[in-house]
Amino acid sequence: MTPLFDSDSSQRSEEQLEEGAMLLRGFAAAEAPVLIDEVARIASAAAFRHMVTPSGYTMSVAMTNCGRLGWVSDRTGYRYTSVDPDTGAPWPAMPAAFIDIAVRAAAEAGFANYDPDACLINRYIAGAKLSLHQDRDEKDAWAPIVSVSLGLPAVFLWGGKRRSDPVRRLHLESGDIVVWGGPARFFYHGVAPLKDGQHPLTGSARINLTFRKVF
Ligand code: MD3
Ligand code: FE
Repeated sequence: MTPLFDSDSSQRSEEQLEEGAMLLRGFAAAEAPVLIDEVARIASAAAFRHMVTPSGYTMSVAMTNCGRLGWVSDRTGYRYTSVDPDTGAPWPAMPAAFIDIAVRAAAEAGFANYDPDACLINRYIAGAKLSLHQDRDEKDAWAPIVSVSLGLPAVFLWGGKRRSDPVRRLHLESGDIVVWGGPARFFYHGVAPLKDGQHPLTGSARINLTFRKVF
């Protein structure tokens, strides 16, 4: 049989990781080039920046946002804002292609009528990482987080409800989506330091789109 696409990540499969957590391999493989074009467009209006945590540490991951709300961090804390603090302008609108893939992935994982109001865009280069943390700045605890991996592969780390719970490693490639909802919504998670590499879509970077329903 002739494959539709020549990359492995276009081989779609589904796996339940946990109650409420679903891995959709290759779900966004066909859309990946369009999603990357949209990221470039967003970044031309709201540039990637390295935010500072409340403890004064500069994050190795570069971030920007689109949608009605964007996640920001500085010395005073974490929060969602409707304007980009770097420009004073509203965050760029969520592109139709973003909403479409997020809504379809959420539905596939059993979450109907997903209506994200925020999309955090993370950019990793070699060595960049995200330490183990929980996402708990969102008021809507029922809605899932939808995570779309693009470009270089990464090792995703995920534990449990407590920081001390054992951590599992999950290899994520371009086009893979993970939907985190239900009991898994507040689990600890992170990303291991990115390995050097080159990807046809993103060069030496990994991009992750993280859709959230804040309110
Ligand atoms: C698992 N980003 O921005 S999102 C983040 O690849 C973040 O850039 C990661 O964690 C990245 O906060 C992955 C995936 C994610 C989000 C929320 C979760 C995984 C989760 C909540 C519970 C368990
Ligand atoms: Fe997170």
